[in-house]
Amino acid sequence: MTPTEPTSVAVAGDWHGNASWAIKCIRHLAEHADVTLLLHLGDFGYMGEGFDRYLHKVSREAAKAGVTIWVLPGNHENYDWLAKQPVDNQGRTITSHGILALPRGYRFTVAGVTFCAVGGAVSVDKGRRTFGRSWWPQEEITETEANAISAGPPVDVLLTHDAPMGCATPRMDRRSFLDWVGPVVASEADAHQVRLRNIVDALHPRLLLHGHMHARYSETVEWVTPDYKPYTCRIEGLACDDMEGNQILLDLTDPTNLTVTDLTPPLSKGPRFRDD
Ligand SMILES: [Mn+2]
Repeated sequence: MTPTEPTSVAVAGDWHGNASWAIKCIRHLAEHADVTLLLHLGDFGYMGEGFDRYLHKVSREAAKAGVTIWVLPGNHENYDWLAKQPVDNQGRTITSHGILALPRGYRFTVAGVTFCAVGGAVSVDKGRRTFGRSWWPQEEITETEANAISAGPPVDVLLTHDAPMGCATPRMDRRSFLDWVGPVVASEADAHQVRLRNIVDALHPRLLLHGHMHARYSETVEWVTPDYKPYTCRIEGLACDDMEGNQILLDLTDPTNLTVTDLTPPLSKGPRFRDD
């Protein structure tokens, strides 16, 4: 191991273009941990009016902290804009100085621990959004992408935006959910989570980190690979901006025992519910 090889990385859930929160997270990180890489689980904030200002602020703060940010795009991101940005020689989109957006299924290794990043989710409120302005169909992992990702080798850590079907993330009760989004969108969201679950089973990671549901929870699941081999996976769902449990430190010292500790900055206001 070289002296500069990191032994931990930071991971954050949805930020939704909330610049003051993002800056707090990065400062807190710099003060409490010795990390150079922050992995962002999506709904980072590549959309909406003034997101270039947000990007600039986050980029500047990250540079001050000596941190590079790798983002797996979520569902609330402007995929048309992302597609127009320059791409580096590893297929990563250069969205700002020190902030890269990872292609779906991007694989990398840190401190001997293998990672795969799979962004994307269904915007369940897309009926109230505008095509190409606040909603983009590229938000969904396609069947073709899922098959290509699943065909690759297993990984230690899977990073996703959406939650896989069958995990214990806190969910709205079914009747309220159906009343809110309607049966068509509900089934699309379900199908997406099943597609993601198939990727999880194919890659059978030890650890899965996801955002999107805006809820911090942990569980250990015993699931089965496509060839019927049982595996154990620890799932950590991260909360969103202005909530407890939005940011963690992932210790990579022992690849067989990956541990996480909370790194969320103190909240200035009480926790609040975010549904975007
Ligand atoms: Mn989301």
